Amino acid sequence: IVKPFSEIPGLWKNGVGNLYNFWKLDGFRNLHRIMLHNFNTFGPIYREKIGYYESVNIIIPEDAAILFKAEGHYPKRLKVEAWTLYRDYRNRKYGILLKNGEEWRSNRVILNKEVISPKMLGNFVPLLDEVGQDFVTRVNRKIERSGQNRWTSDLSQELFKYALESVSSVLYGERLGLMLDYIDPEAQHFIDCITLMFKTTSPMLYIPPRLLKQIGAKVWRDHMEAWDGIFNQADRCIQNIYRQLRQETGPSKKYPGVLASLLMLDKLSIEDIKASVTELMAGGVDTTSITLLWTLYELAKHPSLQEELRAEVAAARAAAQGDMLEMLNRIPLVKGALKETLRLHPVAVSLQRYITEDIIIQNYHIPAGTLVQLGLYAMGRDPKVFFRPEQYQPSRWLKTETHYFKSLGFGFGPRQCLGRRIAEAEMQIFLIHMLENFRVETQRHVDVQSTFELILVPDKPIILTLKPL
Ligand code: HEM
Ligand code: 2DC
Repeated sequence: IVKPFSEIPGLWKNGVGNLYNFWKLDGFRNLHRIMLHNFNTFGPIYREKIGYYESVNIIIPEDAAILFKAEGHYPKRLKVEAWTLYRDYRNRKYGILLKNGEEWRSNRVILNKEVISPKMLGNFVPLLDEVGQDFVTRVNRKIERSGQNRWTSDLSQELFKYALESVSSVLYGERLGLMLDYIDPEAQHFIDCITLMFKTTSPMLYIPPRLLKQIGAKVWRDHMEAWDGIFNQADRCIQNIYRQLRQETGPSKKYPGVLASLLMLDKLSIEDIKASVTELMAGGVDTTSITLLWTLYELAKHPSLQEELRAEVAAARAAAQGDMLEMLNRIPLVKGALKETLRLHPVAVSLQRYITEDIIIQNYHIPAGTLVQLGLYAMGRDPKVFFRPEQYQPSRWLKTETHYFKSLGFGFGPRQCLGRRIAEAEMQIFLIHMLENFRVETQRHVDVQSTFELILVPDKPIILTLKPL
């Protein structure tokens, strides 16, 4: 017989007491490890209340399937109050990330066509390919200058620039020029603001930002400044395209980018377009760059796997005769590597939904309206879900065995990552160019772990060496 909600194990009775323990455990940076620990203690389902937010946590793919079947027509994630408070305070519209209900749905339908529909890939790929080639040129210049026929560094800043250049090129149909030696300090400031914005968000998941704002806390002030910097830079880019569009005489044949397409389509208000394009630009930097950094790190640790991938890319290049769009259909192992990276190093520690109907998970009754979280990081490392989870093994994604609700790095369903197609193409193209040109090596074994800064990021710099082939 089904057990009641109140019998779900966990520490859910004392939110403030839990917040204190959480803080002692450095929980703001350890959320992923605490979740792992909780699953080990309580089993595959537990309830929890930290500060003001209460949830039920699950880990099994079959349970994830039940969760997503109960997400309703307007799937809703955990509300990140720091992000909505900023917009309320500055009188800015919510973009697609923060909208809910019918407004979310009507905006998302239109954005889907321009951003995530497979038809758009043909437009994005040439733009992304150009950025990938420029990255190779840049690395070659660094190698030359080193005078040692190699380049050793923490690539994260380079990857941030690659990611921002890529996403901007798709959004605006124009290059920012971040692969050059001298870059616009405003663009660098934008990158720094995104990192600061994420970092300052995590404590505010547990301590209400309204309160922190009232007492003038530094974390809230930093958060405001970070979003101000993000919006200022995005506004400049958007204004620029808007002006160009009004001066243009005839329609041109060239793909003009997501922003210009949305403006010409004239189905969303300018304010809605601005809000969502800003979120796309901000969401497109740390996510892909950190996933690529982890991938290079894993390839450096697994040289024979790296050679296997290189061979796959070479064969794809030959078969596709250099046509990049076609090449992307011929690199299953590269795609497996990216899935494997997101399994071990997901960007999002969890996926969450407020369920719209009662469900039964692990024989417990969960009422409609409950926030249910799938522990994505924990699932990726669970030996009951993945065979030898500690091993980085892209080929596990090639097997015909089902991957039922196991590949969830970009979320699921109509509320999944809007930038998914851009992110995937951008990362695949990056790896193709890197594998074709360089060998990636790492120093003596340095073990790098994840740390939670709203998204999961490496807890120490990852130093890699790139050598020409
Ligand atoms: C949402 C992951 C890159 C823009 C999400 C979600 C996840 C995610 C897990 C929540 C999905 C859900 O609740 O089901 C990732 C990963 C990325 C990535 C792993 C790269 C490796 C990007 C990029 C962009 C972007 C490049 C922009 C171009 C967004 C937006 C949403 C979102 C706008 C909110 C969509 C909505 O609420 O309707 N992403 N993301 N993401 N992502 Fe990404
Ligand atoms: C963080 O407990 C942990 O894709 C919380 O591109 C639950 C939670 C809620 C929303 C998640 C967030 C976590 C991680 C970062 C995500 C976010 C939704 C979208 C965002 C997953 C798991 C992200 C990185 C977007 C960010 C776009 C923004 C910069 C405009």
